[in-house]
Amino acid sequence: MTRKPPQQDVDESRIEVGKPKGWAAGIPGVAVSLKRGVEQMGVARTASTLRLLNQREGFDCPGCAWPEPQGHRKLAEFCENGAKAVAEEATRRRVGREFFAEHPIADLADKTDFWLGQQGRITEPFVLRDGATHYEPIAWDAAFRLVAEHLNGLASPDEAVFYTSGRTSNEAAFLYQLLVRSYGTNNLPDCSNMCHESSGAALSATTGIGKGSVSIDDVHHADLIVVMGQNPGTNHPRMLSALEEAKGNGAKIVAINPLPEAGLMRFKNPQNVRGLVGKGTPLADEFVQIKLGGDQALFQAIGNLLLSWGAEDTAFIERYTHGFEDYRAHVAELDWDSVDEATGLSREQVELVARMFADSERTIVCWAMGLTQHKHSVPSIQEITNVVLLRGMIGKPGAGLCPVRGHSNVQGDRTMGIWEKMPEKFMSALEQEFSIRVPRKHGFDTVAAIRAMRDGDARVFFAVGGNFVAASPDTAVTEKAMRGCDLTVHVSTKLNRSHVVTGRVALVLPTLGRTESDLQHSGEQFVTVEDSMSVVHRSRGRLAPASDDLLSEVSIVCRLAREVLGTEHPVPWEEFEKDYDTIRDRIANVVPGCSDYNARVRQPDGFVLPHAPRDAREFNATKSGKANFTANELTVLRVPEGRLLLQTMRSHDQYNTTIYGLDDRYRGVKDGRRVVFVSPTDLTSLGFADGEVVDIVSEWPDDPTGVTDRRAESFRIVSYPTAVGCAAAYFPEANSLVPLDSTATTSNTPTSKSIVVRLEHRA
Ligand SMILES: Nc1nc2c(c(=O)[nH]1)N[C@H]1C(S)=C(S)[C@@H](COP(=O)(O)OP(=O)(O)OC[C@H]3O[C@@H](n4cnc5c(=O)[nH]c(N)nc54)[C@H](O)[C@@H]3O)O[C@H]1N2
Ligand SMILES: Nc1nc2c(c(=O)[nH]1)N[C@H]1C(S)=C(S)[C@@H](COP(=O)(O)OP(=O)(O)OC[C@H]3O[C@@H](n4cnc5c(=O)[nH]c(N)nc54)[C@H](O)[C@@H]3O)O[C@H]1N2
Ligand SMILES: [Mo]
Repeated sequence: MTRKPPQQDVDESRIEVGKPKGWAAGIPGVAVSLKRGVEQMGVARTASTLRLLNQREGFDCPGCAWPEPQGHRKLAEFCENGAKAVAEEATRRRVGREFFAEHPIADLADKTDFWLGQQGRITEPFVLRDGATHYEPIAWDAAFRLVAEHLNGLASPDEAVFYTSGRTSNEAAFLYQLLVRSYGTNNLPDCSNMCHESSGAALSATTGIGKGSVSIDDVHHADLIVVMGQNPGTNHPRMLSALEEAKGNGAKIVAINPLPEAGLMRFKNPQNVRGLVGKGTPLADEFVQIKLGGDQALFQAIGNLLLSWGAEDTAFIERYTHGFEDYRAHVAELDWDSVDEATGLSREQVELVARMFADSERTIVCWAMGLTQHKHSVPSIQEITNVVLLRGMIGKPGAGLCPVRGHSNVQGDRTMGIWEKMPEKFMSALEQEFSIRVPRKHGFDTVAAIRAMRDGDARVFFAVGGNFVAASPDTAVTEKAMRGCDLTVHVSTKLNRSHVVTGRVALVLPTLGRTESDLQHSGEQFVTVEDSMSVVHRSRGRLAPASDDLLSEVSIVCRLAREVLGTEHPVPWEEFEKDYDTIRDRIANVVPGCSDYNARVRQPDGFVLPHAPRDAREFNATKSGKANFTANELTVLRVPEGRLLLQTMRSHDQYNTTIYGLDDRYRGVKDGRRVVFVSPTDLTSLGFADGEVVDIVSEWPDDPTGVTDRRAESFRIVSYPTAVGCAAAYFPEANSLVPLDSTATTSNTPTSKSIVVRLEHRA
């Protein structure tokens, strides 16, 4: 299967490749953030906007979910990439009537995500009517009626899919799931299905709660921090300040990654003089260059060594855990040849890292997509949990588990009920609070939703935020699935691929961004969000909206609800839209841990949601009532002769499918994105050369649809110090290579970080 990429608006022949950097941030980071800001917003708006970013009276950065420090905040509590995210949203560029009159949809469908995103903010609702060649304006009321007609005309509510991306505020998310469940389905896939779902699945089963167990203060006071499967220099730059502070307090840092990412090596903190003019702070004490998917083997080996040294915390294990003997017996049998093969590491290095665990009194393990997007992600994360439990490193200061979330409110959306399988307790609380009935049958996650649309079992697709077509796996299949729908609707700030690869009828409903003020009947509103460490706090935009014709996400959900459910529906949608405090009063009654919500989010730093293992070493939400050790069969990813394992990852100049620019500064790539990073050893043995342009073909013989080969054309090879056998390319360009049905066990997350590929010379 080959999908022709839209790339005529980017001249990939201009690409330049230099040496990868050994440090992150510093002056170039400051310079780039100001340049992007000024390009999009002008000088005055750049200054006024950045001043409010991540301040208590300002707005939450729409970039990552890394927490803001409690108490004192620096004048500039943001990073280069947060500034870019804000510039994208607060841009002065606009997509209005003239734009759509000028550009037929067929032309737009040929543009790259980069080009589409650069056109600016959408100013009013637009509709693409059946058979039309162009989007045209539509009034809000007519748009809501159109959606309601489609939804109410379906044979079953389960024929509709309601996607969420993780920027949606708690208030909008709570109302959205309430609308969807009142309408009659649990089809609530979200970006988390492609992101940290594996973390949630692994942690719920072992600790009883699918969230991380540390605070920012714990990070500052840990004595060992392991950062694995994560590139914080690009994706969570403010985390580098926390790592720097921990280092200052004496912590050791271990980076486990197939790539020597600049941000893991050395940090030049732009907030201090040493960072701007000096050499910066070295971060990783130990760089463990592991093979893709080797983390489970590494952690089984660490468990084995710790036990053989008698380094387990017996008191903790006896009092708080279950399943230890099975685990002990299992890792005692460890096959070291498999460990060598899976990790590609020397025995000395494995022992050295295990020794660091044994010597540490306060260990934190952080991870992100490098751990969650493999077939065996759930057992891999459970293996991390095993080692953390073995050492009693949960529920004490300076220690714990730290899945580092992606989207700024992805964790909050889940807390508010965005999940295709919310527990019974939540469902019955909703019913009681609103005197409604909600369905119990589990809904579609992202992969199941694509299958349903592909097979004609789902006919309406509605999204609050995100870019489903570009973010999802198997681009050709996903595009076909979207095109098969009767109606596709996107609540969005900016144009993206999902607006131009559409159902028979399509709507784009423009909404306010985080940076903009939200004026309703009762006055100016704020919303709330939850960061990666369960801190819930306010976010309030101050900029004038990009256009007078935008509605907030809350307004859109409330108005749509009245149209779909009728004005007699028991939920007071009209009241909710007028005053967001009334929504928060209901959140307080329904969502565990949110009592007194309105008062507590008004505290200067908000409040922290309860987390029983962190707060009290209580694990009673698991089946055994204790923290569970797990004995997991070891997975070794084996690749046939002449093939490589490919990961898809982010460049320094993108936010998921939003492409800010064409440079990946830390990895030395300039002016292009169609690159594939391959180790010099593999290039020699496979007979390819640096600079050669190749096709990448993924191979998956087990594909249930019989399509075993997927081809992505024209990628420039970059000779790069990645682990041998492990290649890398950017998401979303390489998504066409990820088979829809190749997903992680239990979490069903697409295996975007381990795809078997071959490279082919181009004729
Ligand atoms: N500026 C910016 N910020 C972002 C985003 C963005 O696109 N741009 N995206 C946001 C979102 S939604 C998310 S989820 C996060 C993503 O944050 P990350 O998880 O940091 O994102 P990726 O670019 O996917 O990087 C994966 C990292 O894991 C490594 N890796 C891959 N496979 C393995 C493996 O098998 N083992 C180990 N040990 N390492 C591996 C890769 O080499 C890479 O360093 O960032 C969030 N923040
Ligand atoms: N191959 C591969 N695929 C992946 C990944 C990978 O590593 N490799 N990563 C996965 C991960 S971790 C994630 S989280 C998903 C991301 O999947 P999504 O969340 O669906 O994608 P984004 O690119 O973050 O969505 C960007 C769009 O959101 C809209 N938007 C921005 N701000 C707002 C707002 O305030 N309100 C509204 N309503 N809309 C807004 C804009 O239109 C923008 O174009 O992708 C996944 N896909
Ligand atoms: Mo994510």
